Amino acid sequence: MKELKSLFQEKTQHVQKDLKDILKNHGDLQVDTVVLRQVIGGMRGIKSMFSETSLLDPIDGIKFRGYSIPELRDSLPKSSRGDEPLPEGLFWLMLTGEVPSQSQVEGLADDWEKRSQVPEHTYRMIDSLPLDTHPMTQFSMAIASMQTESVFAKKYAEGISKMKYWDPMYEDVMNLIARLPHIAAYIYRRVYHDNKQIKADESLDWAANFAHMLGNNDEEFQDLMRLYLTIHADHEGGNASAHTTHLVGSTLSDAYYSLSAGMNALAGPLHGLANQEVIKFIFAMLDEIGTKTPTDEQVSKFIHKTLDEGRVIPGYGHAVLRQPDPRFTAQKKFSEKHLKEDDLIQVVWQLFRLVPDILDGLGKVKNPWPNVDAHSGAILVHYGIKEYTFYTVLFGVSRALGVLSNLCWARALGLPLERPKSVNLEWIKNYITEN
Ligand code: FCX
Repeated sequence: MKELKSLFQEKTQHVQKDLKDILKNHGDLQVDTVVLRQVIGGMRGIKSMFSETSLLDPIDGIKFRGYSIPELRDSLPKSSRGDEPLPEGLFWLMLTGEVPSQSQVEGLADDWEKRSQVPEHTYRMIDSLPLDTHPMTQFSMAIASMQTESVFAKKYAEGISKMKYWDPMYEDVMNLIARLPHIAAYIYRRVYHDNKQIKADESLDWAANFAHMLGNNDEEFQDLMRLYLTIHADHEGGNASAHTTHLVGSTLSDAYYSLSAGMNALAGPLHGLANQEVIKFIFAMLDEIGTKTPTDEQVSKFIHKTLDEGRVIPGYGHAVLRQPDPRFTAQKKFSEKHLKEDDLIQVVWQLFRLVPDILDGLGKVKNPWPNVDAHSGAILVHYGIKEYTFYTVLFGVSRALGVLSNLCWARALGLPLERPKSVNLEWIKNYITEN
């Protein structure tokens, strides 16, 4: 899509100039101090990365180019058949900093539709895997298998100037995003529906077409997918999937290698896999208690038992947030509108009432509140997507929008190879003695 590409290029030129001036005039300005607890403790909170697409505030939650989730729901273009924002609009916003018009998002959806042909060998590769291969493994491998198509890798091999890296990266990113719903739906239908595949409906927007290929044409479900694919897209640069994609991309690996790596980070239970773990946890609890409508006392007992076994309560806590996650709240609002009477949704809300106090009581959990993963599974179950090992793939399709728009920015700005310094125990002990 020429309009988006040239707008992106124009925007990057302004930021490039700003960054150049900042580096020249303020490059030595200190922005943070680092203590040993952060060196050993997962680098929490250290300001050490540059990422334009979104910023996470511990209290207010995620803001995409300054827009909170409720503001996105108000401001981004919508489908004529739904109330939720179109993820195409969020991608446009992340890439350019501007809210697109209705015709611009429609143009982008058309462009993605044209680019959506998945190479045959990718399907063959997926088909060669055992059916019980985790869907995230299939998804990550499918993405890597399309690396044969990388325009960036081809142009790099031909000796493209570093000033032009952004152009083939943009092409790879657009092609990849266009294909992801097709790959994800293929894996879903292969694993859980006897490989009965559903042809794309070219008249639908990106999210609705994904819903259609999964096998559900309910307009409410299509709208849920628009919301779901919007709110999971980005969570600033330091979260594991975004950081991994950025790190791998910083070696000038192309978008396929970078996204595949990012998806492997998302597949961890402390990150994206938490959405599958939450529903597993809820089903295990209802199974053990033997009812769909447990009492508060029964639920509290199960939570305490889980903690006593040395396990975490999935869907609760966060490395940055210190309030209920606005992405949780957005899903709660959607459920209040559409799914109020659903027993499983009631259990999610019951956990929201009970878990924070219990976690707070442990005296060590910095954020006892629910994150995005606490709500999503119960909604998906309602619309028939009960196969929870697929849930992280859904997260991944959305997360690609954020991490890949970031990758375009990284190449356009010429961001360098990422290479922090590590220290060993001897270094730490010497440092303590010297200080
Ligand atoms: N249940 C039980 N214990 C928890 C907890 C939870 N939900 N959250 C944090 N804790 C514990 C930690 O395990 C740690 O214990 P330790 O000192 O014995 O090792 C202690 O509280 C301090 O951790 P804290 O600083 O609050 O949290 P971290 O930044 O280290 O970790 C995550 C953040 C998200 C990893 C943590 O809260 C967790 O494990 N939550 C459950 C898994 C989850 O929901 N992940 C999804 C997060 C997110 F939304 C996403 O990326 O998708």
